[in-house]
Amino acid sequence: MYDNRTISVVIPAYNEEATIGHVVHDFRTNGLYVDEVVVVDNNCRDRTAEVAAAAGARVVSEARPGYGCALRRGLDEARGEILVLTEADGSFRAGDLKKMVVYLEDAGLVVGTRTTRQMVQQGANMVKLLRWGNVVVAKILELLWYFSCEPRLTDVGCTYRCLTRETWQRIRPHLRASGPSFSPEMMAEVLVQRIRLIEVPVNYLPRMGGQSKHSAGWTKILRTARGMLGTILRKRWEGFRRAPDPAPAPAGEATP
Ligand SMILES: Nc1nc2c(ncn2[C@@H]2O[C@H](COP(=O)(O)OP(=O)(O)O)[C@@H](O)[C@H]2O)c(=O)[nH]1
Ligand SMILES: [Mg+2]
Repeated sequence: MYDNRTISVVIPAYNEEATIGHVVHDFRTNGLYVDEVVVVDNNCRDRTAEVAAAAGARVVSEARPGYGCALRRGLDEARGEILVLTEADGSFRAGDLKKMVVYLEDAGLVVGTRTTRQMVQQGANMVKLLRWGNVVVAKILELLWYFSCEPRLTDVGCTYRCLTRETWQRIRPHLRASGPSFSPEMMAEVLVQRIRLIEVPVNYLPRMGGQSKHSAGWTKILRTARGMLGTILRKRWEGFRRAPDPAPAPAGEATP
């Protein structure tokens, strides 16, 4: 609970039995009081679901494969007013959540950045190509939305982020990426709709176990980056063609 608003943490998981128990425990006990942890079991072939449930998570299953499909399902299932996304591999700290949610007072989506060098722990999967690649793609996003929003961004692939339920309801119908491009797609959609987007540095740690699916090795990094760039360009084009959704009236204000 933060500021009288309930918090749900959503964790996509694909074969993460080695780390999921620790992550669920961390978010249930550290930092802010979290009302529920939802783990999305995406066709895991190991004991991820069992371990997550034993640690106190609500486990939901998603048959359509992919990070984006899993996150979309988890966000739909979550009951909280503040929705938090994080990873199952222990690379983010529950303790950082309190730094992000305070910015939800000023923004509809608060994304973490893993490119602040001082907060990247030794051994974390943030090789130069990944760090600078994220910075470059983030700058492209800045440039593409310079005239409408002028966002300030240094990362596009950070799962750790939080948003209000209202933001989710507004962006949900416009998201379709099934893989890792879901992360920048969310950011771009928020910019298309001129919802405020703020970036906050978060600690980035080495995976606690298991294997990286999106950014292990150059080929995977480049494939992920290409998909992300394509998604961002598609969103920019869509944004030009689409009339903006009518913004809901702020609380307490009469609708004409
Ligand atoms: N549901 C689901 N989750 C996935 C999939 N691929 C990766 N993940 C999860 O998404 C998060 C990020 O994946 P990870 O392998 O850590 O990628 P990296 O952080 O770029 O190295 C982790 O929690 C994974 O378990 C997938 O196909 N389906
Ligand atoms: Mg990871």
